[in-house]
Amino acid sequence: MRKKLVVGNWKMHGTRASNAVLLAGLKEAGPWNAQVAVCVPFPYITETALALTGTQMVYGAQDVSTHEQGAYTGEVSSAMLADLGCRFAIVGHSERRAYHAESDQLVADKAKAALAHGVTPIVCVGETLAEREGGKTEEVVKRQLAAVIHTLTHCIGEIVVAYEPVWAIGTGLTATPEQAQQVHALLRQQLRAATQKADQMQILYGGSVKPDNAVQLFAQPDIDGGLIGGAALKAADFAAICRAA
Ligand code: G2H
Repeated sequence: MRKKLVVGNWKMHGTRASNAVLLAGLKEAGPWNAQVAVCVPFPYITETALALTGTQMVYGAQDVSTHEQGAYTGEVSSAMLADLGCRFAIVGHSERRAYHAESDQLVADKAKAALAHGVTPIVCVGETLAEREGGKTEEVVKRQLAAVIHTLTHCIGEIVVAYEPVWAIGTGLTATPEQAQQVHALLRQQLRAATQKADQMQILYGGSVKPDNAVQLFAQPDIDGGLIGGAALKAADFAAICRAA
């Protein structure tokens, strides 16, 4: 039986003041049966850590460098994230693949760098609308995951995977529970070929998850929780999604 995991991806939102209100709201609403995490902008990691002290919630970042240390202006290493107590780092979010030209291999290298310091990478995969309409969903998500499987080899069982159809991100369009389950099952099958841990691995769904669609999505056999964007910015909505998991 896999434990459900709900991760808030705050993206580039928030201020110290608004974060304090949001985190206080979550503290009041929790705990939940699901494991709950928030992935916050780098500058807010320390304050998030302090705010969540004494709760069961954990926290993480939204990206990580492939480099260990050195002259890499603007980069944040996995060792730094570990030093701050981060449990997770999102890698390969479609916004980074699209706006920062992150390749499948770069994403895989980021996942490897995260794991090297005990930070669990949440590896995002997903197809665009054109790819879905062109019948390429399976090919695209399998190619994206294959790069990670190939790069991590025996460590692949340590990652979390997030299926985020690009056409459902921040658009209000959500994959139906059946559409999402179909892709999750494909991904798990691909993982089974690579690791004996595949059936213990968490595969999250992301893309316009809201309190009113979370129950049905999380009821699918291969959907082990969610990666939540917009709805993670309101304590009441995020708490309701955590309750649904
Ligand atoms: C997908 C998701 C969080 P949203 O990007 O990663 O965002 O829930 O706003 O679609």
